[in-house]
Amino acid sequence: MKRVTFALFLAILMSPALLAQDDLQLPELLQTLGGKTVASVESWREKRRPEVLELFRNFMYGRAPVGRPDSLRFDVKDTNAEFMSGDATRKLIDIHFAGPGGKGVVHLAVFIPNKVKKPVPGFVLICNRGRENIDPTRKTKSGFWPAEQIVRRGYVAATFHNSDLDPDEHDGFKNGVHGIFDSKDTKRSPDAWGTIAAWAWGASRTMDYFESDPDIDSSKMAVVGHSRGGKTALWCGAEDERFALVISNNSGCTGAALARRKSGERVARINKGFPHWFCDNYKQFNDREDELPVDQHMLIALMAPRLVYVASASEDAWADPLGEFLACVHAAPAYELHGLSGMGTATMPPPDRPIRAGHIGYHLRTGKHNLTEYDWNCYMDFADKHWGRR
Ligand code: GTR
Repeated sequence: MKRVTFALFLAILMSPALLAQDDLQLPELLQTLGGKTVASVESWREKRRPEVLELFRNFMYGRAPVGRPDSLRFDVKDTNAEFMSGDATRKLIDIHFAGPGGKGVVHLAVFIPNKVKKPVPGFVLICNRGRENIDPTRKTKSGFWPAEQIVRRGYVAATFHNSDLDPDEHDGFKNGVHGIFDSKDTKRSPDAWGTIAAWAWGASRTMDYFESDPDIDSSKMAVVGHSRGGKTALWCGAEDERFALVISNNSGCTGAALARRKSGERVARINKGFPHWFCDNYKQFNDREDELPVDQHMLIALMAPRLVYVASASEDAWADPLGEFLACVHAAPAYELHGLSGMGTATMPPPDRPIRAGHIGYHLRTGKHNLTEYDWNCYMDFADKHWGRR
């Protein structure tokens, strides 16, 4: 009996969830830098939310020098109502912009279901994988962006490729939107935007387009990204409150995973491997996660009171599934402040058992680091539930 009790005691002690929750000293979500407790939606909106957003701009993702540029222009190059056996209208839109350093274009592909009431809500994927995953001709199909299934469920399927905004390499911030909008005369500041922020900026430009298209319900659009794209979706959703649902698929380090867990990929490693993703100030926190003025639960909290969904994969230790789940747990107080529930639980669910009752959704998919049809179906189930479509 004694032995059993001791074994149980040991098991509890070793349980990563309990260890993590007990050990972590996270920055207080609902306390201002001046030490005041945030107890109302007003003080969240007016004081704490802007403060937290600024901390992320300053120390992590960097600051975009421009929002929607005056030069922004949409060129709907092609509209074809005969796609997917007549079930969808495909629109190909070039989003043009220009700045002091030149001009750029985002190629947006949109499939709008024909047989549902307009305007239609939907999902825009920030694609960070090969372009064959988002083939606008639909000759090549991929679970990474299952456009046919999305349309079949009555949603808009939209996507663009992140490299339209900025190449995923450390080019000294010469190419892409950095080269177009950054000032050539002043030295690059340590809080200047990195590549993740550049991609997020691009996702916001697609929202500019959605707002202009009467077939699309821009008040119910989700921004979705996988891995580095998931980090991007979260940052986009934090900066751009027009997205009603923000979806992080296996985003991991500097995405949904708590940095202070120091599990899987760590700050020093990501800054070394991908020095262009974040702002220079972030490098101060290499091996010093505990000194970060924020942690990723605060990023998720920036979505409140909007919908947010985080997904992990069981064989994706590099992205720290438990750290992603716990960030959602610790983001809940921002929702509760609004009279809403977060996930409604602090217990990690078993694989393939999505949590979708509250305003924060979560699932742990069985399998590897990837974005799959299973994940998409969970996102659409969550949207169905919260957008009253089923
Ligand atoms: C990895 C990186 C992760 C993640 C991933 C991906 O190499 O360490 O942070 O973003 O790439 O984007 O697939």
